[in-house]
Amino acid sequence: MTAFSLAKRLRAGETVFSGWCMMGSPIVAETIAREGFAAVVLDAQHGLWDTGSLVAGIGAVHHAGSAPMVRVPLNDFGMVSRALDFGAEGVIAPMINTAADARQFAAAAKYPPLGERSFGPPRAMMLQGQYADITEYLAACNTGTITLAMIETPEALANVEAIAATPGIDALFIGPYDLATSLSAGKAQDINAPEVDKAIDTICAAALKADKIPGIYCRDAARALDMAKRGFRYLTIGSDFSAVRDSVAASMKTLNVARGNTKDPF
Ligand code: 3PY
Ligand code: MG
Repeated sequence: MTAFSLAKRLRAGETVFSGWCMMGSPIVAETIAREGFAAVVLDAQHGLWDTGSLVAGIGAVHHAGSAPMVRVPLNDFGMVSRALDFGAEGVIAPMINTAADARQFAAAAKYPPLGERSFGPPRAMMLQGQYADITEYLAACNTGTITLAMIETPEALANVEAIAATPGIDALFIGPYDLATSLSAGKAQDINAPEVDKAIDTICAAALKADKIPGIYCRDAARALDMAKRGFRYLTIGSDFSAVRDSVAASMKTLNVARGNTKDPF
């Protein structure tokens, strides 16, 4: 497994599709990685990961040939550098609403001179390769790891250009469900609503204008392909929960049809 493979692919202009894991299970994350995703996100904001499972999950994804990523909990900038120390190649921070939030995120993720990340990455170096010259490693980390600032509120939308322009922020990542919820003041969660659709293009354009990577969470592969056509280059697809649920629901449907049971439990 090449070190910093995700950053290399994204910085070379590739469009990258990523798995998404919430169950807190390293073996599930590894199973998803082995299907061929370039990256797999371990979601520690809404998912069930604790510190121990995160450490094991990052190793499992890396050894399966995919780039491990972590979404950290809300405002948990300590976990940003911790996830990178565990060997994550990318960190997603939710609800980055202002340029000040973005600066705090970048400070935790990047070593000086770009940020203020504290040094202590023995596990990450084990996964990413030892560097004879430590300053070479510091520089390699700053370009080799990816910071994704989540845009998911009207406030973030108003500040999107300043967030995108923040040094040390590599990508904008849209959370369409929170964006739809907040743009409708909690009245709906319609990710296809015209104001959400317009915001999606605005955020993509802001990322491109600042020479940053536009990214978005997608519920399935069809939507990810649509979003890639609209310019997004980092796309996550569904989750381990939805994959298991959809697969079991499909089996139940087949069984119910075969038995003439029209009452679909789902
Ligand atoms: C959102 O859609 O709000 C997300 O955070 C996706 O996980
Ligand atoms: Mg969200």
